[in-house]
Amino acid sequence: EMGADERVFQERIERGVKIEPKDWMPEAYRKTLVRQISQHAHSEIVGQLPEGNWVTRAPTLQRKAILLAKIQDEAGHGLYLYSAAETLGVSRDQLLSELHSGKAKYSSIFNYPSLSWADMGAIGWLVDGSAIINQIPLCRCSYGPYARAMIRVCKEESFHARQGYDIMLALCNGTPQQKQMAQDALNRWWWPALMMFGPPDGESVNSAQSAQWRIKLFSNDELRQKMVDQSVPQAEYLGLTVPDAKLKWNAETQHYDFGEIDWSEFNNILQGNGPCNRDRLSVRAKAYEEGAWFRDALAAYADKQDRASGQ
Ligand code: FAQ
Repeated sequence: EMGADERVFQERIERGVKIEPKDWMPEAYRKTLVRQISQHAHSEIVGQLPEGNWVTRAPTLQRKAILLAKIQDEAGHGLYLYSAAETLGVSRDQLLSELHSGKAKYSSIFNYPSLSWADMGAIGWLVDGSAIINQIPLCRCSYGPYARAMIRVCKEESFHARQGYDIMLALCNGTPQQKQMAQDALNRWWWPALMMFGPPDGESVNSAQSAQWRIKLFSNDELRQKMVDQSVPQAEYLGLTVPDAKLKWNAETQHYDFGEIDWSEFNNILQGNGPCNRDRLSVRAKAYEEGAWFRDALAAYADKQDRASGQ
């Protein structure tokens, strides 16, 4: 049963009014947003690691500069998103300690290793590609600070996806060995990229409520289908084979039918047992500890400025 406050809140949402930090909101709405926005922020930050692995081994100076710019954008997205979460009354320290203790989730995709340079192509093309499909609707979600943050993030993700596809194109137009590297990267990243959209609709525990609150405008499976439909022709253009024997254009539905996702692999990662879960967390925790002196210095400098200006 909805209380009077909650009814007014729901009506505002249905009229398309954005909810702002100081507006009344149900506690569960606030909690859901803190959960999703902080997971999203953590994903951006942990998501720097698979690509960071290749910065020193990029094949040209230009590729290195582009990759560095992309990784730097991801750090920016993380900070942007932590700020959006802070508008809901949680502190950044609290969110970070939940990440470092292993309590908070971040996207499953960042628990896979980046084994070759071609992975930089596949990540940009497929991981940023999926991120865009998921995030474009979030630009219209009901919570103002999150929706506004997504606008710039999506523009930058679009650059990321293009740089990834450009790496794939270069490899596919290269030697047979380079094309094979690209195929191998597609084989390894295809299914994990489809898992980014979350469990199937029937098992998505948060979907119904998030849809009612207009945090989610499309379901996990709808967005996943969009990703498949968009990516298959792009793979064909590259001359690569999508690693799914059941993939087939369906003229009736005007969509691609595709094979079963291995949800046991996904659940295993969510439980912390993917190929890189432990390594990712320990690298983040170590970086945080080693950055303590820098945070202290910033705080000391800010205090000194305040004292100098008599505040
Ligand atoms: N990984 O009931 P649902 C990027 C969890 S893009 C891990 O369907 P919901 C850019 C879910 O949290 C990646 N956990 O959940 C980049 C829930 O558990 P909880 C980040 C997952 O929230 C590119 C449980 O399963 N993007 O970083 C995953 O309604 C390249 C049940 O699921 C976002 O976070 C998963 N894949 O829908 C950076 C976008 N899927 O919390 C660097 C915003 C589900 O109840 C390099 N987030 N779970 O304990 C969303 O749109 C939603 O949160 C979904 C999940 C769609 C991810």
